[in-house]
Amino acid sequence: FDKQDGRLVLAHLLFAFAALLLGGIAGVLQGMVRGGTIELPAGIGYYQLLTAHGVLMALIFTTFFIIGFLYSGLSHSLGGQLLPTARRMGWIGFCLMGLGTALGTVVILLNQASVLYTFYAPLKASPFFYIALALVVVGSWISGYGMFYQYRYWKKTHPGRMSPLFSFMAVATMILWQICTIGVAVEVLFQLIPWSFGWVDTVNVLLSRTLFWYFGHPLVYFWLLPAYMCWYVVIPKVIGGRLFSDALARLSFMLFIVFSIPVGFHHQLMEPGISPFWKYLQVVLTFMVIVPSLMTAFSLFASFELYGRSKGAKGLFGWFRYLPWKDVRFFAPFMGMLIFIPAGAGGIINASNQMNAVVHNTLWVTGHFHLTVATSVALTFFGIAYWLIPVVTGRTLTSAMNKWGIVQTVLWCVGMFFMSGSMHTVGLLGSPRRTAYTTYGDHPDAVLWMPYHVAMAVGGMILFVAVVIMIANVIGLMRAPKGHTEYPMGEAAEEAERTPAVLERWGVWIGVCVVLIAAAYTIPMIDMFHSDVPGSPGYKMW
Ligand code: HAS
Repeated sequence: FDKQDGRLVLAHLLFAFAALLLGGIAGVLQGMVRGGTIELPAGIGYYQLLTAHGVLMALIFTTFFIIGFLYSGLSHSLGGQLLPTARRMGWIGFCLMGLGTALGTVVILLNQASVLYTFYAPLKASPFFYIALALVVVGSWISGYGMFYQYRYWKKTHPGRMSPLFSFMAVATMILWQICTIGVAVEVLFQLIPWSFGWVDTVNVLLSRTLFWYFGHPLVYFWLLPAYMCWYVVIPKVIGGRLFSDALARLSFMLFIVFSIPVGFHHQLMEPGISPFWKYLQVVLTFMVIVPSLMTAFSLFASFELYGRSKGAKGLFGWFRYLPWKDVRFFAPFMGMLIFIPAGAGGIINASNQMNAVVHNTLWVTGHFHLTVATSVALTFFGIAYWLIPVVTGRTLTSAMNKWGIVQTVLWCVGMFFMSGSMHTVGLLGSPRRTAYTTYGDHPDAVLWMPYHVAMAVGGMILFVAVVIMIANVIGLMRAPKGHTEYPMGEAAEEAERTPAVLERWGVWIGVCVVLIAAAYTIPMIDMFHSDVPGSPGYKMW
C-alpha cells in the first residue's frame, strides 16, 4: 500500500477512534445519569453529555472513518496510488473537518451547544457550533471532490471499462452525501447562523426540521453504504469466496441514490404543518428504499451459500458451518449483518404511519438506531479496522489480537442486547427519549420504566468496556509485527452475468433522484414558507 496514502487513511482512522473514545465516555455517563445511578458534578448537564455523545459518535466517528476507508479503497483499486491532487484534497478535507470537530467539541463542553446531534431549531446553540458544523461539512465535500477527481481520471484513462466495484460504490456514497448535505448546509447558513448571531429574531422551525431531515435520513445511508461495501466487496474475499453478482450490487447502490433522499418526512410523521398527502408519498418512497437492503440480504446469503457449496456443504443451511467464525475480520461484520435483520424490521415499523404514532419520540427509536448505526455499522467498521490498519501501516494481525477482537465483538453484542433491548421494550411502554432522570413525581408509569433504565445503564457500561477494548486493540494494531497484509477485495462469481453499462450512467440515476426530490419536497416546502401560526413565533418566516 502506498505510504503517503497510508498516512492519509491512518490519520482519518485514528481521529475516528479518538472521537469514539470521547463519545463513549460521554455516552456511558449520560446513560448512568438517566438511569439514576449517578449525579453529575460541577454543573455538567445531561443534555450537554448527550450532545457530546451523539455528535462525536454518530457524526464524527462515522464521517472520519468512512472517508478514510473510501480513500483507502480508491487508492488500492484505482491505480495503486492516489493522484497528488486527490491526496491533497483529502488532507485539506481532513484539516477542515478536524478544525470543525475541535471547535464544536469545545463549544459543547462549554455547555454552549446542548442542542443534541440533530441540532434543528428551536433549540439554539452558540453560532460557533454551527460554524464548526459548516467546517466539517465543507471539509467532507472537499474530500469527496478528491475522490471524484481520482475516479474521473481512471475513467478517462480506461475508456469503455466498467470501474472497479469498490470505486463505484465509493463514488455513489459520496454523491449521496453531496446531494443530502445541501439541506443541512442551507439550514445552517441561512437559518441557524443568522438566528444564533441575533441578526434575525425568529426562525421557521418547521422549515429547519424539514431541511434537517432532508439531510438526516440519507445521512443514515451514508453510514450504512460503507458497511455494505465491506459486506459486498470485502467479506466474500475474507471467507475465500466470491461476490454473488456485480450488477446486483451496483443496482442496489444506485437505488440508494434514487430513493434515500426524498423520505425525510418519515421522521416528521407526527408533525403538524405537513399535509398527510406528502407524508404518504414519502412513506411510499421509504418503503422503496427498503428494497436495496432486501437485495443486499439476498446477495449476502447467496455469496455465503455459493462458497459453502463449493466446499461441499449439503442441505439448506449446511454452508453455515463453513464460514470462518474465528476470524474477527468476518465475525464482527457478520454480527453486524445478523443484527441488521431485527434493526431493519424496527425501521419498517417506524416508517408505518400508525405504528410511528406509538413509537415516535420514545426510547424505542433510540433502541432502533443503536442497533442500526451503533451495531450493524459500528461492528462492521471495527471489523474493517482489523485489516485496514495493518494494511496501511505495513503490519499483520496477530492471533492474540484476533482473539481480543472476537471478545470485543461479543461484549458489544451483549451490551447492546441489554441496552437496545431495554430501550425497545420501555419505549413501547411509553418512556420518552432524550429525557434526564425523572420519576414524574413518582407516577406509576414512570416508576415502572425505572428497572429498564437501569438495565440500559448496565448495557451502556458493558459497551463502554467494549469501547476501551477496541481502543486498546487499535493501539495494539499500531504496534503489531511488521509484515504484509493483503487488501481484501473480492471479485464477482464466475457465472455472474455481465454488468449492464446503464448502471454506470450517473446522469440517469442522479436525474431520477432530482426529479423525485422535486416531486416530494417542492409543494410542502412552499407551504412552509407561508406557514405563520399566530402567537407562535417559531412558526414565522425565516
Ligand atoms: Fe432508521 C429513525 C426508518 C434504517 C438510523 N433511524 C432513525 C434514527 C436513526 C436511524 C439514527 O420511518 C433516529 C433519528 C433521530 O434521532 O430522531 N430506518 C428506517 C427504515 C430503515 C431504516 C425504513 N435507520 C436505518 C439505518 C440507520 C438508521 C440503516 C443507520 C445506519 N428510522 C426509520 C424511521 C425513523 C427512523 C421512520 C423515525 C422514527 C421516529 O418517529 O422518530 C430501512 O432502511 C431498513 C431496511 C433494512 C432491512 C434489513 C436487511 C437486512 C440485511 C442483513 C442480512 C443479514 C445476513 C446475515 C445476510 C430490510 C441486509 C444473516 C445470517 C444468518 C445466518 C441469519
